[in-house]
Amino acid sequence: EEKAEMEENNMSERIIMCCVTYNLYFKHQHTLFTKEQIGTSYEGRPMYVLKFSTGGDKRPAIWVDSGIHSREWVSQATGVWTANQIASDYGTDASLTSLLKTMDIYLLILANPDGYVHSHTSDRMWRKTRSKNPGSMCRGVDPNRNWDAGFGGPGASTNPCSDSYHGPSPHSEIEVKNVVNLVKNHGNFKSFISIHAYSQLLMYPYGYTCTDALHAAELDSVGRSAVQKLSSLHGTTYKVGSICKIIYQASGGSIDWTYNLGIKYSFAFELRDTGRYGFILPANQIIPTASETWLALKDIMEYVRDHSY
Ligand code: PAY
Ligand code: ZN
Repeated sequence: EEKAEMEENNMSERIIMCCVTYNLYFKHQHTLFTKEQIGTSYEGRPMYVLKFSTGGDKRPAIWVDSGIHSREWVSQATGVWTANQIASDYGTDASLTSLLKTMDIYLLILANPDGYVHSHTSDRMWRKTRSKNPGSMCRGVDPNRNWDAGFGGPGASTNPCSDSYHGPSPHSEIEVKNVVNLVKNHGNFKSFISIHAYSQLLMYPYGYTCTDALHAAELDSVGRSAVQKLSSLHGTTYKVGSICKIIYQASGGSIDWTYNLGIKYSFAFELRDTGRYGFILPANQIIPTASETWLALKDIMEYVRDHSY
C-alpha cells in the first residue's frame, strides 16, 4: 500500500521522464532552481512549478506553462527541454544570465497532469481535465475555457461532453485555481506565456472578443520579432495575431485573464505543426520544435526585461 502511494505521488515526475530523458545539470550554480508545489490536481497528483531564480524576493517574473491541454504532447516535451536549457545555459548564455540577474522564471511543465496521464493510458486525444460533471456521464472541463475572462461567452460550450466545456463556474478546476492563486499571491508577473499545439501561431489577447486589446500594436510587434527569431533556426513559419482574429473566438482563456489582471506581456504559442501530424507529432520533431521555440521565448523575455512597467 505504501509503495502504491509512493508511486502515485511520483507520477508527474515519472511521466515527464517518459517523453524526454533529461538531466538538469548545473555548471555554475546549484541553487538556480527550486521545485515548488502549487497544489494538487483533481485526482490528487502534486503540481510542481520550477522556479529559476538567483535570489531576491518576488522579483519581476516570467511565467511559462505547458500541457494545459493534455493531448498536445509536444508542449509538455518542450517544457522539459526548456527546463534543461535554462539550467545549462545559465552562466554561459549572456542574455539568459543577465535576465536571471533581475528576474525570475516560473515553469509549470504539466499544467494538466490528470489529463496527461489519461492521454497515455486511455485516450490519446484527451484534452480536458478529469473532473466529474454532476448529472453527466462525461468527464472533464476545458481548462482553457475555465478562466474568469469572458467566462461562458462565445467559443466555449455549456455541454459537459464537449471538448470546450467551460465548467460550472470560473476557476472551478483545481488545476486552474492553483495557478490563479500562485499568480495573484506573487503579484509581480510581467509576462505570462502558455504553450499549446498545434497550428504554428504566436497569439496575444483577446480570445473572448475580436476588439483590440489596449496594447495590441506593441504585442504584435513583440510577437513578430519573436517568430522571426524562431524561423531563423529551421525555417518554420508562424503567424502572429490576437487569438480571436488569428484562430477563433474563445472565451475563458488563460492569457485573457492574466492580461486583464495587468500582465501586459501575455502570449500563447501554438507549436508545430500545421496539421499534417497534428497532435501526433513525430518524436523526432520534439528537439527541433523546442529549440526553435526557445529562440522566441528568449526574445520575448529580453523584451520584457528591457521594458519594465
Ligand atoms: O489560448 O490558445 C488559446 C486559445 C486557442 C486554443 C484553444 O482552443 O484553447 C487553440 C487550440 C488549442 O491549442 O487548444 C488549437 C488546437 C489545434 C485544437 O485543439 O483545436
Ligand atoms: Zn491547447
